[in-house]
Amino acid sequence: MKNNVLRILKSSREYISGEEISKEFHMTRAAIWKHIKSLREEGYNIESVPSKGYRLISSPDLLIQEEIEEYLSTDFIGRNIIHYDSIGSTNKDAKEVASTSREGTVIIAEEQTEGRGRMGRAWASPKAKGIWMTIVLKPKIEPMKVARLTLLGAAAVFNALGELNVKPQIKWPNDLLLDGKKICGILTEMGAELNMVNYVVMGIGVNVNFDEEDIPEEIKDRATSIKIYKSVEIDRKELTANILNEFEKLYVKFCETGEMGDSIKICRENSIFLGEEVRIIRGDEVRLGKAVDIDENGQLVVEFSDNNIESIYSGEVSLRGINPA
Ligand code: BT5
Repeated sequence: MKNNVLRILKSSREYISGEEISKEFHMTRAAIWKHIKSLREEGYNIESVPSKGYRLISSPDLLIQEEIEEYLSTDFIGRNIIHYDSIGSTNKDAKEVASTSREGTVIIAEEQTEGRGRMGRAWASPKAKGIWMTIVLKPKIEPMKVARLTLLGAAAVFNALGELNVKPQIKWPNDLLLDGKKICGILTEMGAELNMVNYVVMGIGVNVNFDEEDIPEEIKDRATSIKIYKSVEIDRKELTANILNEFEKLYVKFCETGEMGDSIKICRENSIFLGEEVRIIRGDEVRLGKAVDIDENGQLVVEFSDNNIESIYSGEVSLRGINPA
């Protein structure tokens, strides 16, 4: 019921009388007042003027369902948002609820206290400064192909940033950079049997409104934010919805046809790697080569110093001479 009150307030820029709300939802004046009070406690600024009614002045900067859905154009991605003020890791939570959640469920937190990157690395996720979210997916594809979804995620974030006139570079397979510094990382994990994927959780972290002082000392040389780059505060709600909108388009096409040409084109044309010397790091093994392409399966094609050309499926790749992010 509280959400109905919020929706009606959002749908109008004018005052809405208590009488109108009470008629629409068959609610007593006392019940309306209770919901208005609780919305105010959540950070909604609602004006109330005797004889005129209620008017929504502003909404809180929270990545909750009611705030994001007004920008959503998806069928199923982001239509069920589970929001936390603070959580360990949205990927960890998503894995716990994945088997009982419907596809497209998104876990979002304002802050992560144990945000994770690949191979257990830490991911800095300060409160209300970024987008820390995980999408639950149930693609009917072979486990081998799951790594490709990361490229769809990268392309979706790239497209969404395009709407803000921001054009990042993509570091295959999971990073987006501005001015050579990371603003987004993607962590794709799955629950699978030998030949069947039970679920995939795709964690997306975007540094949106960090100021310089919000970036932890140990990553200052390699991390930045959209706000630092653009010198303006960014609307996190709209950007979150746009990422989900862009992702659904690419994901549906991929699931229906196996086709991911659009994502590969974006990753190829905006790659920070192609034509560069790279170090391929797998466990303790380090090999030197030159990144020459991203193939139609989303694999990185590397020409090694012994002239062997190989497609790298995933694993660790870092630019020679640059600190691995
Ligand atoms: C990644 O790993 O880039 C994947 C990051 C995924 C984060 C999302 S947030 C929502 C969801 N829930 C989670 O717990 N995780 C996902 P990797 O390529 O391994 O990069 C990790 C490295 O990036 C760290 O070792 C740092 O050097 C650097 N780093 C840490 N926090 C950063 C940040 N906020 N911005 C830029 N770089 C960061």
